[in-house]
Amino acid sequence: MGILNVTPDSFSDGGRYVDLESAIDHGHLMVKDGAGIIDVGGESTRPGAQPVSVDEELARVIPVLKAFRDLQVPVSVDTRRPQVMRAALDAGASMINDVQALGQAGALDAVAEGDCAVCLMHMKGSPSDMQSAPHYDDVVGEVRDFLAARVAAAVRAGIARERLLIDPGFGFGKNAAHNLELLRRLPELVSLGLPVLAGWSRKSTLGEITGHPPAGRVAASIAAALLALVGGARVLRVHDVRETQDAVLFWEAWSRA
Ligand code: 9MG
Repeated sequence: MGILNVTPDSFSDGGRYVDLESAIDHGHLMVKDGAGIIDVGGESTRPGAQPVSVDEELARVIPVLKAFRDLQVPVSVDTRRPQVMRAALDAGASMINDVQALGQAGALDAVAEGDCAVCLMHMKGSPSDMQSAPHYDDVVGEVRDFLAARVAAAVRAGIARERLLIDPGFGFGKNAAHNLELLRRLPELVSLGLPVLAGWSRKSTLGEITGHPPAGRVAASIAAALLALVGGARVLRVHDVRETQDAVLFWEAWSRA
């Protein structure tokens, strides 16, 4: 899954794809490089990010989604808002990536009617406060229980289980120790029986470990992505599609050998 943030303030690529032409070009480049899904986001969810209005989010993502109607791969929209979900699905998106796991009022209903895929992600707190001393007694158990409960809520709302993916939400209300523990014990989330999406790309835990700023975290991102694959993840959300694709191709060849 290639990341396409059409935001001025995302932590790694903020401001790079805010104009429509560069967003479209970048989406096409990621597909050429091997992305099987493009994830379009119009509101930054980096730590400390402030929410934008619904109108602003719509103005950012809808033109991109319309331009991608004929893209060769499915397009996902990274949003927490039911109004944006509905408009995005009308504009051609076939997946909703919600860092709030359809937790906003009306979100379950907004996706229940259609047949889109849905990624339910765990986050503790909200982007504006999630990194202020997050605490867990058992991070894997708590994330697993949360995801199981959100899957149950989605199914109760009429969303078929086959449409769902789950995601531990690396970096969302978790410190480096929590993120590493979740990665090491990813098979415990895989055992819920749904495809797991993992997003480590250029995140701050990698900066803490390597000492590099976001653009210098590509190698560490690929290492984390591969470990997630080995742990059973089936979708990797990444900025660096070509480099990650090479690593995945190597892993697949190794697995077959
Ligand atoms: C929007 N976004 C940023 N990081 C993410 C992650 O790790 N997973 C998902 N599903 N979405 C993310």
